[in-house]
Amino acid sequence: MPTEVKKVICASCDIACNVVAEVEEGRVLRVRHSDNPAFKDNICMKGVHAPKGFAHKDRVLHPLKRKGERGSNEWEQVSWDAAMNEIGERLRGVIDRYGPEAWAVSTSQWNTSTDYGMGRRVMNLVGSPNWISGVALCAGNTAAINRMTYGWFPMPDYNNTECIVLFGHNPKRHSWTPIYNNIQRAKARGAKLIVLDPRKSENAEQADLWLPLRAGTDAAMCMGWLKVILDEGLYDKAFAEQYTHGFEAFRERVNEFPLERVAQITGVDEDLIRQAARMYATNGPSIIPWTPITDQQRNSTSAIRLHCALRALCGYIDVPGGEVLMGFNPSVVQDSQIELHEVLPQEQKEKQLGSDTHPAFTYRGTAALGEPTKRVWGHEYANIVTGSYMANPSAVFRAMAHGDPYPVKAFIFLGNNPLMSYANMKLIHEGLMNQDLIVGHEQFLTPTAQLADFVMPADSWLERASIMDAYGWSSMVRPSEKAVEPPGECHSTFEFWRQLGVELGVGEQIPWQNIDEMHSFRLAALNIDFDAFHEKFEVFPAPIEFKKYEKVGFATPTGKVELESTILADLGFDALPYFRDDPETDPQYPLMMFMGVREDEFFQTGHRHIDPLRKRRPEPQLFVNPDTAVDWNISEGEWVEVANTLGSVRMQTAVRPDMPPDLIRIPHGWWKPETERGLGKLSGAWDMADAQICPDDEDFLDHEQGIPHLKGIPCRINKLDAQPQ
Ligand SMILES: Nc1nc2c(c(=O)[nH]1)N[C@H]1C(S)=C(S)[C@@H](COP(=O)(O)OP(=O)(O)OC[C@H]3O[C@@H](n4cnc5c(=O)[nH]c(N)nc54)[C@H](O)[C@@H]3O)O[C@H]1N2
Ligand SMILES: Nc1nc2c(c(=O)[nH]1)N[C@H]1C(S)=C(S)[C@@H](COP(=O)(O)OP(=O)(O)OC[C@H]3O[C@@H](n4cnc5c(=O)[nH]c(N)nc54)[C@H](O)[C@@H]3O)O[C@H]1N2
Ligand code: SF4
Ligand SMILES: [Mo]
Repeated sequence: MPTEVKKVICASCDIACNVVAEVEEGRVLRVRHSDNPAFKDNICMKGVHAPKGFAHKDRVLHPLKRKGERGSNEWEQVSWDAAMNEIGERLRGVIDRYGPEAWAVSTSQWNTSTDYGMGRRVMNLVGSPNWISGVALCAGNTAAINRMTYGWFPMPDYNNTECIVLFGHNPKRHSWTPIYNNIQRAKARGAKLIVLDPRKSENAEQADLWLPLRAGTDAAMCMGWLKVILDEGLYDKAFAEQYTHGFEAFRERVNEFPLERVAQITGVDEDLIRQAARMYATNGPSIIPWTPITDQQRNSTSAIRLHCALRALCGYIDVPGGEVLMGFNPSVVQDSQIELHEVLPQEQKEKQLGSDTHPAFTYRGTAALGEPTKRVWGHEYANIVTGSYMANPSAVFRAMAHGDPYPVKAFIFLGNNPLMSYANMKLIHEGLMNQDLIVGHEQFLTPTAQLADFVMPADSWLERASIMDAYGWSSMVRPSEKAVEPPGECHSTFEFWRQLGVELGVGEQIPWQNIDEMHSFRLAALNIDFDAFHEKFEVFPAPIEFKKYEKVGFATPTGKVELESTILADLGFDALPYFRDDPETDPQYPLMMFMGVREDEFFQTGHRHIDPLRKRRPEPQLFVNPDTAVDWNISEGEWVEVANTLGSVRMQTAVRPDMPPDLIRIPHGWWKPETERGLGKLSGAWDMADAQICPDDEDFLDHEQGIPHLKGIPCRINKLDAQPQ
């Protein structure tokens, strides 16, 4: 049988490379780079090893129903239909008893590829606003705050930019490979690179300027840049006058940050700050690509808004080489339209957890964008990167654990490992243990899945056709072919939601019987079915029109770039960006830690079961500066415990000269799938998962969004005698 070549989009991480699967006799022999020259460098070791991961003996191939106590790891195999039936019945029971808001869902969208807004649709039809996602601390929240500031989340134009600014963000050959390749190509063309990172990262090594700022001070650094740019007149005055709201008040706020103060907060030399600000403003068009680093800080909202202000004031918004407000692709039905947010009654929207205290990305916080979004982009709801209209994760876990302000008693997670993917794992654990029903749609028995009542087997990106539209962020749409049939009873997320919708009595509002019908619906304006679509297009872009704001304004309440936010003012927050410093430190915890530096071998909490990858990176590593290692009497390879007020994790020491003194790095999401499952151990999650030591009390939450600060948390090191067993 000849080898078939299938054009697929890798979903082993969230950057979605176009790759090729070579298939023989219904098996994927290998995943390799695309034949299209535009994509040929876009592949990493996770994509290459994906088939091995999906063929692993531990993959969940049939629905599992819990037999013993929750977390006992005793399961019985049941059929898909029987499981869905019982899930529906038990979920209806919870809803009847406590109301639809007692049902929460946690997901991360990108792993599942075929949600297409189906989850929100079912929840909206049933009446629950309590949807949370990993995007609350990765891109989704930035999208929401960008919308609040200028009405859309822009895409950087790497191909034409002259200057790239990375606030921490550190794409590598095997970490978000396409972005890494974009940066390399831009640099080869002569574009400048500015990196702000406490550590001398891989990108810092090759930067024109490296600003080694103190962790968590990005917002203050932006104030410094703006101070230079405004004082030296390096901004677009006509734009500021015509297209911004609150410029004078904003300028006054920036004036509170003379460079001396910024240097003191950030630890970076005044001259270097000045040089960087000038380079950004005068070497344009420049880009500040979205960075997860400012998604995960105490000053997240302010830092993101300051990035927006820099782009806007320097004239880099909606211009070639700058950052482009793409809008919807008019030829393809968007997830936002499928979600049906308009059917969720206002009374239910008001119950969305966290919207009273931390409203920025909730229904309450985004309500004022409805009318302007319709005016500029044609639809009231624009759920870019699914980051708008979310509940607050910490508030949901508190309601699950303590029934406050009302009980949440049923929890469904899909393509997400919630126990380990938010802050305060103990609270999440308590919340899970207090549920009447937990259902996971998963490929593996993750620590979260080990606590479920049902684990429903998920298909993989090689086993389904899908459409990728960068989560509504860009107007480019790309098809992914199904390479092979899913094994066992694995089904797609689409199918899970379709059937659950039927079980919950809203089947009539789900007109698509299968994914093919959904794809035809989404592509109807093109009058093409999925097969013809993928034959014809690898990328289907909408035409780009620059400076659209000159005709239609920005999709904000004032129609302008809101340097001073009318939305934040109405919600009772400071309408201007600000900087909140660290709380007083406890002498018991004199070190600072951050969660991050992604590992080439794994995506987030996943992939630890894939042998060749795990062999390369067998253990979680703590990065520590050589002098700090001496201070704490630890050396390369030794095992340590890192502790703070919440708990502790155990890792192996890696002495790294690229780390600054007194700042340590904790890797995200460690567990060992091969070790003992079930309550108590959870396959090593209680030993290694960083979420245990990520605080979620108010000192460590961003005010407006309520997302946790992962960049600068006080801690200490305790040396261990041996590797913990
Ligand atoms: N404490 C803490 N929390 C964090 C972070 C941190 O550093 N520390 N980082 C944040 C960031 S940046 C992100 S992006 C999020 C990521 O959070 P998640 O999106 O939860 O990421 P993963 O840990 O990869 O979990 C994805 C799960 O989906 C499963 N999966 C993979 N493919 C499929 C599929 O096709 N279908 C289904 N149904 N399941 C699938 C995998 O087995 C895996 O268990 O976490 C955020 N949360
Ligand atoms: N191989 C692989 N690739 C991945 C992932 C993966 O798990 N594995 N995950 C993907 C996902 S979902 C994401 S979100 C990205 C994340 O990837 P990146 O955005 O690159 O984030 P990290 O690798 O966590 O950290 C990048 C840098 O931030 C620096 N840093 C730490 N604290 C601060 C701070 O307060 N301010 C500043 N300016 N810098 C700071 C660190 O020193 C580090 O060098 O990676 C993506 N790519
Ligand atoms: S960077 Fe790697 S894992 Fe991510 S989409 Fe591309 S090939 Fe897949
Ligand atoms: Mo992320």
